[in-house]
Amino acid sequence: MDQKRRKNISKFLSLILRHSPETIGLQLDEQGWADVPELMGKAARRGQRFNMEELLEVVAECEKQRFALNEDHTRIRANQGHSVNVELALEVATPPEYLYHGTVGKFMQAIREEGLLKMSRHHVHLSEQRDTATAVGARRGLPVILTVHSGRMFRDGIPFFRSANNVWLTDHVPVKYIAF
Ligand code: HQG
Repeated sequence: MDQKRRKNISKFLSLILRHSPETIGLQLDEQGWADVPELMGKAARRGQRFNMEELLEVVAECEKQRFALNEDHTRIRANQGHSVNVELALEVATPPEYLYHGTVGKFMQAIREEGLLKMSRHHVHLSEQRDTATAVGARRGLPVILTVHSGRMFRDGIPFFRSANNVWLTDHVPVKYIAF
C-alpha cells in the first residue's frame, strides 16, 4: 500500500474513532472500542473500502501509534485525541520535569490569559520531545513552543495521564506553569 493510501485510511479512522462514528452509523463502546468487521462493513458502504491486511498495516505503520487493536483483532480504538465522550481508563503517571506544547502565535494572547485549555478534545496534549511539539504546532502555521513545568504541576497535585502512544495529557495548564 502506498503512503498516500495509508494516510487516507488513517485520517478516516481518526475521524470515525475520535470524533464522529455516527457519520457511518457506528457506535463506540464506553471505552472507545469499535467492532472491526462492523467498522469495515459500514465504511465500505460509504465508499471507504479497505481489507484486514490494510487495516493491520495502517495500525502498525502509524508513526504516532494512533490506534490500538485488541488481541484477536476484532476491536479497534483510537489511543487518544477524542472529542466524543469515551472513558479511556488512562492511568495517572508521574510526568517528567518539563513537557512541551506546540501552538501558533494567534493563540498566544489567550494562552497568556487563561493558560492551555483542552478546547474540543478531552485533555491538553503535551509532548516529551521538543521536536514533537514543533511538529504539532507546525500543523497550524509557524510553531511557537511552550515549556510546561509539569513536574511542579504534578507536585502541586494536578494529575497527569499518559496515553498508550506516549502523549501526556492533563486537564488544564494554568499560566503560572508555562514558560513563555
Ligand atoms: C490551542 C495531533 C486559545 C492549542 C497532534 C492548539 C497532537 C488555545 C489548539 C494532538 C488555548 C487546540 C493535539 C487557549 C490551547 N486559547 N487557543 N487558552 N489553549 N489552545 O488540535 O495540541 O495527528 O485540539 O495550542 O499531533 O494542537 O491528531 O490540540 O493549537 O498530538 O494524532 O488550541 O493532535 O495528533 O488544538 O493537538 P488541538 P493540539 P493527531
